[in-house]
Amino acid sequence: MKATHTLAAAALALGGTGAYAQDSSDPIIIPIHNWSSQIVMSHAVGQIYEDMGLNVEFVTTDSQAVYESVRLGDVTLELEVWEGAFGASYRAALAKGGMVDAGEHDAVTREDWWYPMWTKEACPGLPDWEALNDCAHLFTTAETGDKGRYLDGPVDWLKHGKERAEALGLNYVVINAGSAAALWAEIGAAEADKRPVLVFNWTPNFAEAVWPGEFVEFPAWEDGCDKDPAKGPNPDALYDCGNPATGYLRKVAHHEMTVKWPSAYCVLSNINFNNAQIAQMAKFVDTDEMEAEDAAAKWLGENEGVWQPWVTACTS
Ligand code: TMO
Repeated sequence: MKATHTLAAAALALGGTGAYAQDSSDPIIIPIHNWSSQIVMSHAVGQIYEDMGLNVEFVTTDSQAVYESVRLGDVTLELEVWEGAFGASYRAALAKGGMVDAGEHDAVTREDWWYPMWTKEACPGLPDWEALNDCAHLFTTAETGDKGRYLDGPVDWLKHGKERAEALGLNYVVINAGSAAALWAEIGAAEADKRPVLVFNWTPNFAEAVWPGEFVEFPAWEDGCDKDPAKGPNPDALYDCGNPATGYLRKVAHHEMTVKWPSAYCVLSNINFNNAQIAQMAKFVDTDEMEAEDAAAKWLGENEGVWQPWVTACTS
């Protein structure tokens, strides 16, 4: 890869000291989770750090528990803090101390109950959530009896799908998928005969280019909807709001990263991906079936003009 070879050569030319010699040679520990853009982005950033002459280690971790790990320094950073799924864990860890906010990406995110467009032909009251009960019969399965089936994400992403259904009186059984792949399989299986399906989905993602669809419009998210029963339409329940419709995507780091790896932290704070870039990273894996490391290298090779300035701005 030409782009990164240039950087490595530049570091070599400076001799053993290197351009980033003030950074520790201890490995920067980057957590990997269970959805494609996060895995590809983590490898892309890891490859950038390696080209800076820094050491990197990847660990597979739970995507909620990781905030406690960042706070304690067991992992060094997190590149994809999605507001809908991880806002609560992020806020809790930030309040406890030990974690620093490394800024937001330009990407605007949404994660929620979603359906491919053919579903709306069978249930024209969508995307309004109040249409869900009128249409529950369209989503029944042997497993769910006379209730509709909603396939939620894996348990570590969103812990409150069942509470949402209960708080809003939805006649649905909430089932957690074992993996992201199970969500795509559910949509794919319904596609041939245009069977209505309701699954968890998010944007930016590869899926929007494959299956046009819409999010269910739940009562709008209000801050505190997960903590204060008074928020949202049900005065007695938490989680009676949708996830934020224009959520953030941010980066965080263990507080000591700023002094132990100041150049790497500088790069982290400059890193800024938009929706199209993140959807592309997911597409390389989910549509094109590339390995994440190869997808990351391809993305870096094709987008040198995007990421090189994040690094050169940190050359001391
Ligand atoms: C955390 N996710 C982006 C899969 O919703």
